Amino acid sequence: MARHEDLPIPIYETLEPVYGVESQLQEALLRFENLKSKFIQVFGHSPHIFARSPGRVNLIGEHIDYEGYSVLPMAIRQDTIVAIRKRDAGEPEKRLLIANVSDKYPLCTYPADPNQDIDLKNHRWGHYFICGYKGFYEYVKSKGLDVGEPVGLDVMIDGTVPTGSGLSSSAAFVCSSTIAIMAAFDVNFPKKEIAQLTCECERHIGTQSGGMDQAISVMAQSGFAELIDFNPICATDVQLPAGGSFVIAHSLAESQKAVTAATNYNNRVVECRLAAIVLGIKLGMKPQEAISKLKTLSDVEGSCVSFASSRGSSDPVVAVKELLSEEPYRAENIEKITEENLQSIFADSPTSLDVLKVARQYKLFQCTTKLGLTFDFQRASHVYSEAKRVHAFKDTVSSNLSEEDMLKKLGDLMNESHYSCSVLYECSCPELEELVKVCRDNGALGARLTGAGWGGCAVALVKESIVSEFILNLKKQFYKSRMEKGVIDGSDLGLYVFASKPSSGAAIFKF
Ligand code: NG1
Repeated sequence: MARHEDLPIPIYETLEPVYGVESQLQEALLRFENLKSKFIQVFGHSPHIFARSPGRVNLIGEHIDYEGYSVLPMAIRQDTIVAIRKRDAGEPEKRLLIANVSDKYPLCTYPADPNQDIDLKNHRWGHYFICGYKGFYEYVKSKGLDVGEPVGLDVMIDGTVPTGSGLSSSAAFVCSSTIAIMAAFDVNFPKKEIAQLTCECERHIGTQSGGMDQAISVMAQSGFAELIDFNPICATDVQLPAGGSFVIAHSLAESQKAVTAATNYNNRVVECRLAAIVLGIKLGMKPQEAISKLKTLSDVEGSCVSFASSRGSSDPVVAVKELLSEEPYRAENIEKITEENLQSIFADSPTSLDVLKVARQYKLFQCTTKLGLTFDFQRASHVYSEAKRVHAFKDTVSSNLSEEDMLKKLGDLMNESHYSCSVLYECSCPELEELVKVCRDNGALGARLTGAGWGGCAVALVKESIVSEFILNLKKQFYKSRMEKGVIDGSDLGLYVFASKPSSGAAIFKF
């Protein structure tokens, strides 16, 4: 039997296979009806086809997908639906008209030219659709498929994944757009190819995306979290213990990933690459060889492990601790080691060059002492240790431990992951720290930031039996004061804190 990632995106004629039954189905029916009627109102025709792709919550494995390591997310029920109509070649309107059911997002228009540049200096919400559009044309060209001359597209979007929340609203948007465009042009590909393609699509927005979000959004299976491996992309179903539930809670600090890329997300990608190169050189590679061969920390892990074995360990972190300085490195210090200037190392990556423009120091390693204790504070240490925690999580889920012990172990791994993100990778923020603490104080077995961080959501593992009480306590202890200050409206609370079961992946609807 074919693995599910080898199959194309499923095409359904009804909503049930994705939205199930009862209240969720009713809600979905209303959304589709509303989307269709708004589409007709704006464009004067019905859409030809719909595509949907979900957001996700990452259970463990943060900031390691772009370093080549496996991650363990699950799709959530919130998704983006794209309604699309491809205009006939004879029609005079040749632009891409992108509308949204929400008044918050004004109509965006773009030329139909798939080679257009995305104006990254002027961020517009419709840019995410263009990411999918450009990527689609690049992909069909690489496959030698002729989809004809570009024509006008009428598009209407309905998204329920909260933006800037670390739940991957951007990937849900890019994946549903790409799949809707494919469906409008009557092509479909194996899910694993679409997962790779949509990851490349999203890079057009200027983040050096690792691929986790698109992979889970495209390949998720209802009822399962997925272990996502890269190179090549593949998804393995992970059955979570029934007695535990994952509660997602928003810190109410918005994380604007595309806008802050040069100082946050892409900055970390650059730091990891430099850490890999410096490690490679310290481990005996010629600088030129290290620069040309080492793109990620996973490329140098083998050498780190060999080094560690000479110290009686198998942990690559041993090499990081011994070979990388504890103090932040300045550019000129790195260049003495690499014998090449940083601009030329990153010459083929404009978004990395943007990082160099704003970053005056590169933290490959940082050391702080607290109350006389010393901690391992390297970015690379986070990556190597987080990669191990992902496998420990997966092994725990499939172990023979009692449910009680299993949940406890999973919670511990989540707590360790949060500590590593917060202290070693420095991608948390005060609101997330407060929220994680409130979760733990109220009985979460583990709680951690999820997604890129610097704002957005936390995910907490909670015993199924206390979920309602837990959410109520979060409302009292975290959200109440914020509602009183008018940060959020009490009637929207359900959008900011909810328990989630693993939902299904992308789908196409033809009614
Ligand atoms: P968010 O910002 O949560 O959607 C981002 C990246 C992921 C991954 C996580 C950190 C994109 C689209 N997503 O997720 O690939 O690196 O940060 O683990 O860039």
